[in-house]
Amino acid sequence: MIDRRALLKAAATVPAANAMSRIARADDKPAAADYTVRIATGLVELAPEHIVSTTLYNGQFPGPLLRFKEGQRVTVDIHNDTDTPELVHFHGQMIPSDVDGAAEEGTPFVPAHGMRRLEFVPKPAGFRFYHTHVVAGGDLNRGTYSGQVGTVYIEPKNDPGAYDREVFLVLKEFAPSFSRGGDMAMDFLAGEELKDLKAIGKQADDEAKEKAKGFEVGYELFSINGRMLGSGEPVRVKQGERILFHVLNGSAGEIRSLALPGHSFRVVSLDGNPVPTPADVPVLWLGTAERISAIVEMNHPGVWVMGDLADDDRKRGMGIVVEYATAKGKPQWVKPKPFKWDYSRFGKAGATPAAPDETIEMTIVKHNAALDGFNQWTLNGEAFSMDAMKPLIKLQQGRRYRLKFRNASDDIHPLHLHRHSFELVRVGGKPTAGILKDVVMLGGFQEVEFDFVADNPGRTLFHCHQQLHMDFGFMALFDYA
Ligand SMILES: [Cu+2]
Repeated sequence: MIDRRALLKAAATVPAANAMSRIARADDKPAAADYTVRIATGLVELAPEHIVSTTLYNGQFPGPLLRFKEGQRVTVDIHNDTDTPELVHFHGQMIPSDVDGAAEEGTPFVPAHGMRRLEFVPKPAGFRFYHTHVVAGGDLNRGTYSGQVGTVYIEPKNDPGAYDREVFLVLKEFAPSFSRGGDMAMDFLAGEELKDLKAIGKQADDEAKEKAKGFEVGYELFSINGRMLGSGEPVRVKQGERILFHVLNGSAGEIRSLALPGHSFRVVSLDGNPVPTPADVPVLWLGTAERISAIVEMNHPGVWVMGDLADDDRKRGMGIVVEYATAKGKPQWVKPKPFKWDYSRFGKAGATPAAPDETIEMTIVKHNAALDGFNQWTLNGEAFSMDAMKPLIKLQQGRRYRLKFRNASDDIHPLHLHRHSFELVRVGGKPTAGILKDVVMLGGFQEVEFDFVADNPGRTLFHCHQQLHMDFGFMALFDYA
């Protein structure tokens, strides 16, 4: 077996004509990639009476789990069998801009009915994922409204592994549609609303008060691992087992919760990164694209519904049955007691993040129905222009930046930074340290601050992970000087 890469490297050192003749040999097929991802339309059987047609990875939902080894170079062939150019974003990895999977950063598209081979060194270790990064705009068949989501697990060089086995759960809605009128306000996040932000929000609302409410996206069908509650195989467990659940919110824009009656979740990682203080919680809350890894000790025998707290969504599929080996009967759901989600409980007590070299403040405003019925989002008064693709900030390599976001809207925004992880500094009014993430929920009329070190040169995208928000202005591009 000839290693194609080794051959190409060797070829680079010999005269070009000679290299060309070696590459052009008819029997010299390129080596197979380590992984192949094929983008094509297919069917997902959410339940026998609910089969949806959407765009998938390798004909399945979720896409195949890609297991990488930290630091070990991989090749991934992306085949696009659809009629439109696509992009696969490797979310949460510190990889170069040309393979990260965002057009704004300069990643080339995978052409319609074409392919592209990617090569990169996966890092850092932990629970990551991959998903499409194209603009959907008003097309609910495009972008993350489709089924283009899959999990990535980058195995660390050494794994302490205080669990018996791992179970991956991908939370995902299907059959989207537009409606007018605001989303329901959610108040599960710790922290207070700030008066000055409410005043800014009210002013923006007053300017558009004669307009009908902007479009929102709702869903008809809900699933975990592509199955509606009760339709798939249960998670079969034994008493005394310790299961490490890797939970991904693969939604295009919904916030999800998850509870398992009679059990608690010991949160060990957020967005794939170990937390300084693992802690037990009765409910997990995940903004779009967030991941939580949590150990559940199976110590409460029965047949249970592990599901979303929203009754409507759970009844339409957002849950999975957890069944003890000895138990029989109908799956039981018990609503958990009210519980506030507070990132800081997983932080390092008494610690303070390093001082930043520079602080950048951004105020987020919603302009109701400003774009043909769609809400427009501005950062410091500016909506991101896909035509101009103008970098907002020039980063200096090695500097530590503090981003302070002020949310003058009542929506919760899952803020995402590409190609870097960030350290939470202050969230919902509370200081914290040591929590490394790549997505964080910013509460309605609240502030969040996080730091990142500019240590991965190249264009870097920041955006709200709500597809409807990022497509209509809620983005910024950073570049290195
Ligand atoms: Cu948003």
